[in-house]
Amino acid sequence: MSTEKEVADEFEAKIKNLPREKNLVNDVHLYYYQGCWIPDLICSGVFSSERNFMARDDDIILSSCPKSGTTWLKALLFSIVNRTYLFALADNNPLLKVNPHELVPFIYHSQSLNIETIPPPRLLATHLLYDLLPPSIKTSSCKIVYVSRNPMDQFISLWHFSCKLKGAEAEPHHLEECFDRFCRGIHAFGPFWDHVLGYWKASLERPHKILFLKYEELKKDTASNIKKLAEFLELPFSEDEEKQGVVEEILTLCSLENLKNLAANKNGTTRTGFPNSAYFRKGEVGDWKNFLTASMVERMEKIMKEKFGKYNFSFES
Ligand code: PAP
Repeated sequence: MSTEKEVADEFEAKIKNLPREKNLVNDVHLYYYQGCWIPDLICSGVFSSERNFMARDDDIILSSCPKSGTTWLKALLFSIVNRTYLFALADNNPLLKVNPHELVPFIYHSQSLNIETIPPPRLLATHLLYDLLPPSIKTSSCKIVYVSRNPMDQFISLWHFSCKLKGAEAEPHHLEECFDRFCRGIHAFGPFWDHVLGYWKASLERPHKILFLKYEELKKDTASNIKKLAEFLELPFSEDEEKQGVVEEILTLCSLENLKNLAANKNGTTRTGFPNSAYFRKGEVGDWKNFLTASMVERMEKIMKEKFGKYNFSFES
């Protein structure tokens, strides 16, 4: 384990020479580190987790590019894994009391919370590119669940998030400018195409290790995807559970409508200091149609074709 001083020195040395850009979400900067744009507040956590994070074989790691369904998947994973005792808790179910981000922490926040003390199986999250994952995640038997989303909806979600952070009275971020940066891959944990493709390729090579999900498919058939997730985690629903409607209970508990309206998610902030409420908006597939111009759509479709086409990969719009 590195000392705090070592981590701080390493941080200073590494960050000094990295390319830097403004983040479209807030006033912090992004640093380009090993092919990924990392928000400055997270850099030291990333560097330290790269060196110190030790995955355990029974860990479950959720990964995503921001605004692809992270919060939803955190709630679903927490419910699936803990279902045997959760429903007995009724109103004391932690999902009704705190934001899903509190229940499934990011590995690079390990400096502010002791992830070693989380009882197994640990549910942890990351927004890092596959290539940047701490090595033990790849070499251990832990499972990785990846959620992806059509980048046009992902971008619109990110843009709304950034406007919400500015405040209702402030002039919204310029949509065209933000879109241009997004298309150049300059956004937190971008470029989105490297993010998606890294996990897509790895999931094809190691299907028992990495489950690749799409937000659009989850929306279309949430119940089947909940079952698929449970099977992947080797925690399949029993016939009795299915008869008792446990899958539907999880679906309802983790639905946008339910989570969005909880006091815990209407108030307060996450560990990163963002309002809990900013993580719940419309949750629709194709909302980009209400915001992007024809030329923006053309530009993004070209990028998607160029980047994803050769891998026979596509997103539903
Ligand atoms: P994060 O990566 O910063 O944690 P993330 O949760 O991935 O953000 O993205 C937020 C999006 O997920 C929002 O989409 P929208 O802006 O298009 O509406 C949010 O509404 C949506 N979302 C949050 N919770 C749920 C849920 N339970 N079901 C479906 N969508 C959800």
